[in-house]
Amino acid sequence: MANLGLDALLREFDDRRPRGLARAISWAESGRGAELIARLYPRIGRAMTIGLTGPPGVGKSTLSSALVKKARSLGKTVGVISVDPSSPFSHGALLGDRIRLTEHFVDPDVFIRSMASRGHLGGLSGATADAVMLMDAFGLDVVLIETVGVGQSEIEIAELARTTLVALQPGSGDSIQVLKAGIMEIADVFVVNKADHPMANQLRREIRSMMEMLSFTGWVPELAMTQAVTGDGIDDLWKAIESHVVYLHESGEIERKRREAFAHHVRQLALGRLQMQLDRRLAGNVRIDLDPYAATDELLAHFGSFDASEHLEAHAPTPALRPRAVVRGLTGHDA
Ligand SMILES: Nc1nc2c(ncn2[C@@H]2O[C@H](COP(=O)(O)OP(=O)(O)OP(=O)(O)O)[C@@H](O)[C@H]2O)c(=O)[nH]1
Ligand SMILES: [Mg+2]
Repeated sequence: MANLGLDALLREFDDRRPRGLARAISWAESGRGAELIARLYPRIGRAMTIGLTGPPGVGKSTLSSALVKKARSLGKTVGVISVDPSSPFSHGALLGDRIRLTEHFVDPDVFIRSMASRGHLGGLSGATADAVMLMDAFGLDVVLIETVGVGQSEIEIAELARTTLVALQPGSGDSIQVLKAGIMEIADVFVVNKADHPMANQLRREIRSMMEMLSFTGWVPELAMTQAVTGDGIDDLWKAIESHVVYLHESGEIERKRREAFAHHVRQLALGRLQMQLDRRLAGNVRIDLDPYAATDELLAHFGSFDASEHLEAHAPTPALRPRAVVRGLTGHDA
């Protein structure tokens, strides 16, 4: 019986056996997490969740490793999830991440998990949100989610994590990207990593002057200079993370964050299910005797009452993240 498995798994959670957590995440990944999450849901909400995003090679995994070390030195237990948004299939691309985290492999209070975001519209998957929740319910104090910043994934990480770190690469023109890609909306802390790089100070100045052009409502992003390989600056980075957490609680923003993360989770799960059903129906009997719009109407009729005009609104960008910085002197959000 399925419930026998579930009860055994819950006992492993109670006994804080990492094997149980590993198994739980695998259940979630294969779409069997519903009952488990229902049982564990009352236990969540304690963990400090940190998202870490940035371009390939900026040093995210090295930073993760350094942050794990810092958290461990404070006696905190840590979970790390590295998500590969590019690869729908193998975990091979994550080899580099695993290598950089090896020093923590033998630590029973550090739980490391790699996930591909397969089958979930190319974004961070519902399974990733499940994994964060499961680690939280398991009692890990800190949950760190690392993902390469490509397209939507960094926006999604901001919806999932309470504190979002955006790592930037000196000498790469990243500061321009920051303004263009709406990173201002998501970065709670900027991390200029590779502080040993000759262009590191220039990047810091660029970010500072960019921030001076903006007026913020609420939290003003912090900026930390780090050298992840040596650990330089990690203490300051940790302080910045902690002050953001304090800000969230003191301002009451934490409630909005919770709601946002919840809505994100539900959206991911719903999208996953809808996509599966769509694919199944399309594979079965798509009506090629109809025009594509009529075929779409027919297809969607199976999902209840979709108004054909609804898709127009649905194409507007998701209003999940509120703008919080605007260029001084301008009204509206076209900055
Ligand atoms: N000089 C210097 N090199 C660093 C620093 N931090 C990381 N690196 C190096 O940068 C390279 C990439 O580091 P990773 O931690 O794998 O970067 P990443 O962002 O996780 O890379 P992907 O997961 O492939 O996107 C490695 O060779 C690191 O040793 C730093 O502070 N200074
Ligand atoms: Mg990495």
